Amino acid sequence: MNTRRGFIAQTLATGVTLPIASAAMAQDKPSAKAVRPVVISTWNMGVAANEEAWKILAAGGKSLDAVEAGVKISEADPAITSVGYGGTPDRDGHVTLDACIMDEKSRIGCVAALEHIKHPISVARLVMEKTPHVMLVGEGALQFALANGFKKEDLLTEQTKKAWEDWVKNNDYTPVIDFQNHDTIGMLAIDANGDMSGACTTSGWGYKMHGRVGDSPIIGAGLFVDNEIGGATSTGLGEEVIRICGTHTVVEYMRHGHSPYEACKLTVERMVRKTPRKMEEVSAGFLALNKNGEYGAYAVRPGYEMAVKVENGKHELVPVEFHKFG
Ligand code: SD4
Repeated sequence: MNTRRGFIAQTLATGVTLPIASAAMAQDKPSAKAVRPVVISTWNMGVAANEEAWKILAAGGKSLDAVEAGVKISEADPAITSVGYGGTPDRDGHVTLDACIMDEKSRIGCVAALEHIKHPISVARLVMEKTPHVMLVGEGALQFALANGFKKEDLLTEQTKKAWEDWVKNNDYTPVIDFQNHDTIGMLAIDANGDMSGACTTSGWGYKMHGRVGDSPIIGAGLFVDNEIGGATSTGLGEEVIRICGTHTVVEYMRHGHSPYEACKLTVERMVRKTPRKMEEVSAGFLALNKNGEYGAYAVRPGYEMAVKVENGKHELVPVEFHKFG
């Protein structure tokens, strides 16, 4: 599995990215100030995805097109074993994908437990644009995708098939969360017009029960955008993010005047307070961007060290601070 630490070492070694200002430097209150295009996304798979999104933003394109195109890069990459093609399957060997998208008009589209389609984010967008609904799941989502020209594909790669077979041999068929067996790309972008959109896509918890759905396709959990305020996205243990409607909570904190960093921190603190689970043993985190282009991130525990951002065509790493259990 692609590790976050490996990614950071690699990007720093190749000099593609530069460490930058602490997220805590973000100002407190969004205003009506004009912003330049910016795209920010979660953790390790963000660099190539952001580059793709940036091409659209730099050409004056819409943030909705940018976030879709951006996360499609991660969905198509078999080396990223937690998203799209080459994603880790459930415990029965099925790759089931969750995704959602939200634009500046608060239009939303979601798919959950979708199999055989490499780009669930594009199916989610089509649900938003072509149906009277906001979410399609499982077989119905697959039927809808096929009816709209998507190709049915085997999403298991040799690598993920072998890893799953090893898991079956060495485990007792119980889904166990470990902070290396799940990840998500969540992306937020503001275009030249000042409009914000977001996208979120994942194969979810590796070796989960068949039919399990996480936070990533749920608006207000894995992703939320309010074009007046800002947006947030999450990764980590979806069960805990759903419990507190995580990204909606982050955006509400920003609405009440908190910086993106503070909003993420307060939301993580609420999650830690509310969960019946020992959060020390798992991870979850939030990334937020406000309408001024200010951003912040905060996670339950180390593991999500950096997010990545492109602004003015330049990559930067965004430090992620983490909760101190005490
Ligand atoms: C889920 N939130 O399915 C996703 C997985 C993830 O980092 O992001 N892990 O619960």
